[in-house]
Amino acid sequence: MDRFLQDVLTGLGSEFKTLPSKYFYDEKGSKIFQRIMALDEYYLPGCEVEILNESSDLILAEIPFDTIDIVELGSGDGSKTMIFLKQAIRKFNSLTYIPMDISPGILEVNKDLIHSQVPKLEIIPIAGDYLLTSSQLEKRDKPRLLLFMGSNIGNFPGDKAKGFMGFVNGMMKRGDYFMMGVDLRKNPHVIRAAYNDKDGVTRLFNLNLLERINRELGGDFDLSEFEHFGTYNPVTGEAMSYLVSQKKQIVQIAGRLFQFDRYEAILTEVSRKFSIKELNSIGKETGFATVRHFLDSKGYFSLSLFRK
Ligand code: AVI
Repeated sequence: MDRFLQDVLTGLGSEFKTLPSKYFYDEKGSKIFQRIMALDEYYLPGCEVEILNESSDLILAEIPFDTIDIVELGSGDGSKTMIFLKQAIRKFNSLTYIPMDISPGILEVNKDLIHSQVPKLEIIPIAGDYLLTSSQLEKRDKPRLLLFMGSNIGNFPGDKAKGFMGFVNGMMKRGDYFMMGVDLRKNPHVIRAAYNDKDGVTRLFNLNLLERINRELGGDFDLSEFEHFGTYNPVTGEAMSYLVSQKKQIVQIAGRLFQFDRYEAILTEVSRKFSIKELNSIGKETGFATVRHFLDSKGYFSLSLFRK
């Protein structure tokens, strides 16, 4: 059975209904996400770009190598990383950039963009699920800086963030570096607003998941009967997105029927926020030493540098 279908049937068949947020990003969802990135309320990309602009030289000063591979997991189009690479090429004698992404199309965009701005940089894109393609790096023996940007670490629910960092650690030799873009805990109102924008773009982003199920899996969700609800729990640091059924109803997907009570919710995404203390301890538990956290001027976001 198709993986998407299998995950949808499992998620909606469980006691508390859930859908994995990784399925947000079909063609339409990726376009809606670009609109989210440009929203006033969605402060994350602006903060990350500010840190890259202000602190790339300081970050690079922490890395003692002469020769390096910069490997980016889930690189996307590389538009933010480019800021860092522009500085990095001046520091290292030999630098190879290895963007890894599930989408071959976005890697083409990445390569063209980086080439146009940093023409001398060697780029080796690797398409596919990085959990599977990481073995392709085994033959490379240069010291390594791994990048995982954009607060993507926040979308791993529960203990999965720790599991992912352990996996990253397994891709590294002693002395290699890992830098992660992390959204920090802050005034809960600021976080809640980031997932409840006034133009309703985040609402569309969530509803597109049901539309995708209808389109690709032949589901019959009535989108007008589900409402987006975004909330933030300042105790756990988790922003949670839900789609709430507005009435008692039955939805059919691939011949399976799912019963919804009125106001029964589907959890569609967890976006976890971290404190510096939590980052240091999660780093330690997964085999890293913290080198330094680089913050934006508001203290909203961190580029956290770890060494193995
Ligand atoms: C991709 N990821 C870090 C985003 C986040 O903030 O969790 C996805 C997103 N969901 C709603 N708005 C943005």
